[in-house]
Amino acid sequence: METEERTTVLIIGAGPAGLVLGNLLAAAGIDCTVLERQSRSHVEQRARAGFLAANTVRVLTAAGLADGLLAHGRQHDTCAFRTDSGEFELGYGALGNGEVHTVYPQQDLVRDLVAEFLARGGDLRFEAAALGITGLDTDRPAVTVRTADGTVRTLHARYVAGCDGRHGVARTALPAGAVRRYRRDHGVSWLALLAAAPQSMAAVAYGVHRDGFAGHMARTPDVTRYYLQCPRGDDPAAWSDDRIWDALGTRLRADRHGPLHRGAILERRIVDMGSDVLDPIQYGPLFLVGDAAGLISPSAAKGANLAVMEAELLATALAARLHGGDGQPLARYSADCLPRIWRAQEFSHWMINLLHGPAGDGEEADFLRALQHARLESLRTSRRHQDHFAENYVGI
Ligand code: RFL
Repeated sequence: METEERTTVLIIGAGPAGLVLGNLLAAAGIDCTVLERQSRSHVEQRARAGFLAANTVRVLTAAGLADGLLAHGRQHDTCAFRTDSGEFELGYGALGNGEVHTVYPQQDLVRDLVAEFLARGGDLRFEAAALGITGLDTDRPAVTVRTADGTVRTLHARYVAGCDGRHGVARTALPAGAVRRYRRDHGVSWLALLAAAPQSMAAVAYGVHRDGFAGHMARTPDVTRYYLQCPRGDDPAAWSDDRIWDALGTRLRADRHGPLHRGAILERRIVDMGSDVLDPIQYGPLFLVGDAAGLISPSAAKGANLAVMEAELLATALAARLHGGDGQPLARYSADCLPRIWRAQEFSHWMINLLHGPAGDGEEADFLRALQHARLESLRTSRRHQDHFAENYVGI
């Protein structure tokens, strides 16, 4: 049997985008409902991002959503590059705009945002999967939702926020031809790892090696994230703990720069590096936020930070529209976000070219490897290049 309900803003997805938006709307006294197809424990344990940009911390602090990250997050202001020529460190906190990262696991941030939204009396429904969106050419859009017990409901809203990631229903609800999609497959894959081991060096190290890229990212005192470039289509199960630690040791040149603290590999998954951007990120009463608006490769740790930036812009615009009646900020939402999204995409793409050399041998591969070396040398030696790097690395 089907029943009908109404809310003002219906938010699909309880990731960083949907939860920040929900909290900001709740604080502005705007009625909203958040639908999440997974269980609460699932979203509170899903490890992904860790590096929060200064703008993200500013937005969350101003909204009273930063208690956890201010108490337990760790500030990081430096990263190192390890190449055949040795290691160089960039203390980016003293470069560019002088901004630093706060390292706080995404699942901890999600847990805090869920708790705060519920404490603010928010309507958050877990195991409630949006099946489809209709009425996008009207001012009465509707979302059909299936709950865990199999009940199907229709929720009506004035606005729908698609915060449901790249595979969500918000994207599929867009009529053909309404939105343009720009897309890039970077042709590179990473084995993304979580190790039960303390960090082995300050914050972040990027290992640029002929065998492929390796990355080290501090997370918490007991868990460190590592990345290993691997062939497209590789099977994570083919990577035993020993094989992983050996490859990390080789590519991060542990023999020269000090051993890695080993520990059990808690999670190993393949991430194919791809990016896309939709334009516009709005259609009628539907607004896309976070990965739903554009997917960004994790090479520069921008995804969750873009999600928070967009959620704040959308919350402010919706509040202006619903409280004062000024619809201009809402009409400009897509145009305001897209230049920032493209700037982050450009930097992430540049990082991909910085960190990954070509496969194989031959004149062309050698040429590309020499370019990569020149790029790294420029970063190592040019103060102006370092300032530009710092501004883009932490900025959003
Ligand atoms: P999320 O986090 O994917 O949340 C979307 C939510 O929508 C739900 N959903 C639905 N709910 C109801 N009905 C449906 N039909 C639904 N379909 C989907 C999903 O269950 C989910 O809960 O998207 P959001 O909020 O846009 O946030 C984006 C970020 O999660 C993502 O960009 C980052 O994790 C990317 N990323 C990083 N970003 C950073 O800013 N800093 C980092 O250090 C960083 N490291 C990373 C990353 C992403 C990684 N992976 C896994 C690609 C490291 C990795 C390995």
